[in-house]
Amino acid sequence: QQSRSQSVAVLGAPFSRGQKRRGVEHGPKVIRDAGLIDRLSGLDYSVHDFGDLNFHYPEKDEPYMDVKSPRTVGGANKKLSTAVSRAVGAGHTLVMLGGDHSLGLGSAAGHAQQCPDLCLIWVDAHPDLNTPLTSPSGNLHGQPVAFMLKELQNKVPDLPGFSWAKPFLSCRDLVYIGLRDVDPGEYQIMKDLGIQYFTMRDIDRLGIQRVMEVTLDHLMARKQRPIHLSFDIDAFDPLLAPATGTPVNGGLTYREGMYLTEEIHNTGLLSVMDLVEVNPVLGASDEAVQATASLAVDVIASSLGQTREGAHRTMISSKKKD
Ligand code: 5AB
Ligand code: MN
Ligand code: MN
Ligand code: MN
Repeated sequence: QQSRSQSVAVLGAPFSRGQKRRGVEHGPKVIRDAGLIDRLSGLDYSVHDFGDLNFHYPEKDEPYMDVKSPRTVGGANKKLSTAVSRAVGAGHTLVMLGGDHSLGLGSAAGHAQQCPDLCLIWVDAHPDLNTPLTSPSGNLHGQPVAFMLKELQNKVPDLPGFSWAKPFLSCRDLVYIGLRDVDPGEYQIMKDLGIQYFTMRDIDRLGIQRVMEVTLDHLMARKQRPIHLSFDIDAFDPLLAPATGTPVNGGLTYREGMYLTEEIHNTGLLSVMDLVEVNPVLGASDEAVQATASLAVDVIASSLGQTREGAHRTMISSKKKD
């Protein structure tokens, strides 16, 4: 295992304008309230909670073509990218709490400023690969990956608020896991570019173990590189993660989610992770919200080294805290 940063920073991004349903801006609060900071402190990290970003809301933000709130979303992502870049530059492993998944753009873009050779693992029911021209909804949380990919440069129009966002990722350096709701335009792009992806059907056929093996072989084929993990809670089955805006039946099991994140931790290469789309307003009950938030904490802890086999690290370095 490669050496990794022993310091984890947590950054909240309480933002919801990448989609229509209010409430996802409370994601950072409910995930923290579910005990995130204590759980990470219990692992071998020094935890720095950077608090929540404060976003600026322009007074007027007319749709551009069909795309909703472009200046607001573009500006928020620009701000996020600066914060992520700073945290990674300061040597932290970063956990970004959303917020809707439009924030994946700013987070990965900021990460790429420090780590131009990063690779991206997008765990989601949806590929979030629509361009402003293919989007059936006009919602930017269904589009962040399109703004990242160099190969899509001439297919993505200039949106107001997005002039800062230059594509930084090659389609070879991206893998999707958990897909089960793919729009026609997204499917076309995935096929045209030959993007590596694993649908829920692929997980049924291959098993999560093989899926992770092929994922990591694909991304690390030429060299080891920092991982950006963008985890949309709707990758999980709605029975496990009900409090989210675009649930789709037939998602990841708890054990598949834990195995996936354990394998990412075991690479020693995780550099930034996003945990997005937890929306406490959409839970049918308080229990539904708590279950979703607590699942988010489990995903983050597992990505950062919590294991199901016991706390091996205290055996190796039993540093006592005063
Ligand atoms: B999420 C849809 N593909 O573009 C679109 O939750 C849904 O970040 C996007 O994955 C879902 O609006 C965005 C229909
Ligand atoms: Mn998503
Ligand atoms: Mn999704
Ligand atoms: Mn470990």
